[in-house]
Amino acid sequence: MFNVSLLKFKEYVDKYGHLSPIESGYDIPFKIKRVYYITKVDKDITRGYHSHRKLHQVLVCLNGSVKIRVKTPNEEEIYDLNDSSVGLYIGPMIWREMFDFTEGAVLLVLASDYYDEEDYIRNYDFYLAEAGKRF
Ligand code: T46
Repeated sequence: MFNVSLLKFKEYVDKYGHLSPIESGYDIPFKIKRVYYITKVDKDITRGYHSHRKLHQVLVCLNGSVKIRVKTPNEEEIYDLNDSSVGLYIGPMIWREMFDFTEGAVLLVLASDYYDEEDYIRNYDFYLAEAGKRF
């Protein structure tokens, strides 16, 4: 799908556990300016319901699992994130919804820019109107 892809990180596994390094600009296609994480989401909750105009992000589920629905005006896909060595890259103008968080799920997000509410499109009709010009 346009502006959405799965990234596989290196994973060092030994009897002491698993370690995955993520280097800005190498393992992900942008420089990281912001990191945040989402935890303690009840199982019937859906978050997101927005697109970004310019922001690039990579979502990594560090524990448990979470489903991510991504949409453009013409396409829709659902990713089941359940592996801490896999990231979901979501670029500009992609509608996203995060749902089916399992108990204890931890969703880490690496972002290409600082928080800016002006970059959000939170209304689906406005999204379709703006995205319709870009796709
Ligand atoms: C996204 C998905 C995957 C901040 O003050 N700073 C921040 O960096 C972020 C991300 C959020 N906030 C505030 C804004 C809201 O008052 O935290 C509150 C919850 O944010 P929001 O409702 O946007 O959360 P989600 O889970 O719907 O979306 C978040 C990101 O905002 C968004 O960029 O792509 O995770």
